[in-house]
Amino acid sequence: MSSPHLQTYNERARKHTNKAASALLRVMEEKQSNLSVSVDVTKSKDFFDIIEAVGPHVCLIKTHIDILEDFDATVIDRLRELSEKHKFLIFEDRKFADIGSTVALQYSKGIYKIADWAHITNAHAVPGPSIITGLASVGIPKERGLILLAEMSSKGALTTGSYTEDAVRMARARRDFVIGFIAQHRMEGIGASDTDNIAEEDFLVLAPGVGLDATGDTMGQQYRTPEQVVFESGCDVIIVGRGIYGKGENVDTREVLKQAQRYQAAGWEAYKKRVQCI
Ligand code: 5BU
Repeated sequence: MSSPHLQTYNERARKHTNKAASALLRVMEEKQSNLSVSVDVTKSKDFFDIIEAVGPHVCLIKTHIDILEDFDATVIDRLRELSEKHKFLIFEDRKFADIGSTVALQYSKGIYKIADWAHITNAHAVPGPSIITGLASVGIPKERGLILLAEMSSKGALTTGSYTEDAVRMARARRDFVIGFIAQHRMEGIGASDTDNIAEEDFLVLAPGVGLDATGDTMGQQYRTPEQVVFESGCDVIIVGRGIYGKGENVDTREVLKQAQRYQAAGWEAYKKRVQCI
């Protein structure tokens, strides 16, 4: 059997046992999009203008819900409506990083109640396996999926070598809930022992740090192209923020739409090239 990154999203959707992962893979194939737009703006008007424009072109909307200055519960209602209208999943990029009992509260309670609306969220591996236990206690009953941070995109990130390997081992031990990684390369088989059944694992790799026009920003972000990320490195989803909406203030929705279509086409082209390369 070929490794997951050489299989179609459709084949993988059919086999995946986690509901959030299989829904995401299905949407990717249906919409011919491996594009996730990261909507990092501080006003809900800009937030929804961007989502309305890119919605038909994305498989996943990534949020940092805590940066919205005018957040209230209606934001979640509208986000969910748009998720159904345009058929995309929601990924709250919360980057949990505490002990199990604390992250369970952060995930389910407070103002945001992330587990109620985010199909996918993510966590640092640094606290060890107990962070997954804590998040799974909330997320599994709601059929959510968790992404672990295995490699970050920023310059000088400490997520390398044995740290990345250990993150993958942690994920492998909880394949019911951990559906993949934030990483810059495909991760299957990394850190595996002879007794691990790696033929059965299918981790989605979501890659931030994607840009067609810039190689970085002034604060350490590093960009690679969809071709490098999806075709050369075998990642599954490209995450694009400022490449699509610039500063994200008073957004020009026609330009946002144009850029979303451009990234969607580039990501899909790179994927087709990859799966035809068997
Ligand atoms: P950009 O505007 O495309 O640079 O935004 C990238 C987004 O992805 C932003 O929300 C970051 O918080 C997020 N991100 C990242 O850039 N690099 C990482 O390693 C991780 C998340 Br994890």
